[in-house]
Amino acid sequence: MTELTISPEIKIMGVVNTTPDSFSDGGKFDSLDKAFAHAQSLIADGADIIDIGGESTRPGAQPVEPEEEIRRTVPLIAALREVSAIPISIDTSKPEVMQAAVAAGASMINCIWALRLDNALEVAAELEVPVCLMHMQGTPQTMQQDPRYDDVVGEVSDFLRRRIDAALAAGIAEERLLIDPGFGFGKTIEHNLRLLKALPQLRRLGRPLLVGLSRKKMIGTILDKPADQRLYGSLSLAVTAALLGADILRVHDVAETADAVGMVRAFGEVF
Ligand code: 9MG
Repeated sequence: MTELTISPEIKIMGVVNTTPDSFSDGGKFDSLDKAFAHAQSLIADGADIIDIGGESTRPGAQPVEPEEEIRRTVPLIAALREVSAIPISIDTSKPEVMQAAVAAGASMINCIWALRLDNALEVAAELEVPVCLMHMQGTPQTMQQDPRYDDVVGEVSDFLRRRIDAALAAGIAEERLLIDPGFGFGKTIEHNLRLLKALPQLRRLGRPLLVGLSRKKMIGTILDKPADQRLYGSLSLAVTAALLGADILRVHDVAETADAVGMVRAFGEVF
């Protein structure tokens, strides 16, 4: 029997992609004005954190140079910082982008490579901001070709433990670390569902859990829906993750998720 573990502090992270080829919003926010207006609407809808990314991480996406990622994200971070004190997370794996984003006002790093790129551990340690370490098998270019595990939960958990240890050894304070099983990053539907069910076990690694399931391909495949019709599937996974101990939900549909999470919070209070 899977235990219910509702985080009293559960937070909603709203996604702003500034990439022309993002899988879930079709690159709708790839100009500064549009991305800024979108971020402001997510804040009005109840986001607790805004996650800004300048490189698509969808399966098969091509990498971009750090200069281009900085050009796409830093003006938006600076503009948002002028009007709001909301925590801003930079979705990047590149140390140069981390530095530029934090200098412009970002206060968290969301790293799908779990700080495995050259110099990323050292730079993240110097920046002294919270860092999310995510599991990924392979690279965004190859990860969905044939993902395999003998024991997906054990392997993801061991990987996250090792990345926590590497971050600690680099001088990143433990209280600044978050972890994420990386749904859809080198995983089949069965892998994703096993990891979702194992969230209470991953929580025993002792760090807050960030979970990103919103609009992902798994929902499209199970329900046979394109990316713009995955709201109800996304909400049901958000509620499931919230009941199983997620601390931060990374989502596109903030207002709807805030209502769903509000109900879970009320339920958590009677425990
Ligand atoms: C950038 N990005 C896309 N999906 C993600 C997920 O599931 N987790 C995190 N941390 N970042 C993600």
